[in-house]
Amino acid sequence: MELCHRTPLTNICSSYYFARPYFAAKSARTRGRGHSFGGWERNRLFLSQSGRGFLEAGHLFELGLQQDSRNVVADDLDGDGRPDLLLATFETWPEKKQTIKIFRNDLPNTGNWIGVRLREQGAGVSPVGAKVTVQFAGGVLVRQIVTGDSYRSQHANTVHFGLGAAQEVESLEVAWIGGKKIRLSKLQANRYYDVRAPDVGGL
Ligand SMILES: [Ca+2]
Repeated sequence: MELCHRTPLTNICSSYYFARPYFAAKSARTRGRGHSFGGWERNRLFLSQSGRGFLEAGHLFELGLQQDSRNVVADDLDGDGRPDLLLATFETWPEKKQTIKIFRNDLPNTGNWIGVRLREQGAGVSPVGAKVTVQFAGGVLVRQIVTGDSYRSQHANTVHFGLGAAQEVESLEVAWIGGKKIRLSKLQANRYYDVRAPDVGGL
């Protein structure tokens, strides 16, 4: 006997057809007792130690939730140049409950920064795939707009660069999918720049 299920449409063998009732029954039994799918594992936050490693600081920043967390994305919601965190939780027991939590970044002395918001335009021009390169006194930094670069989430079409002590960037280049580029020079730090596709006017 073949231990799989083939649908007439795809003829793909799927053991999930048999596994699904097993996991559904197991989930109902464990969650009915208050168990967590994530094993009550707390969230963690790793702080970079300037290239020397990472420090786990979830508890100190009140991010170490026990709730099952499903999605997380970093974005600067209030536009102050410090990336904030959005976190979604989803629980099924004792009742279905979903929450969105926002953790605002209030860290002091975070240094200078520059951000670029890539504007989606008509005519099929998408920022996805665009590469942004910044040259400044501290070196060269590159970011690319991709899909799915957060955990089960999607970033806005925005890139953010930390500049340390530098108060301006010497050049900023946006290379769009298809080969067109926009190059800007001598930009002040600590603000966002809106950049549109070259076909519709650039900056
Ligand atoms: Ca912020």
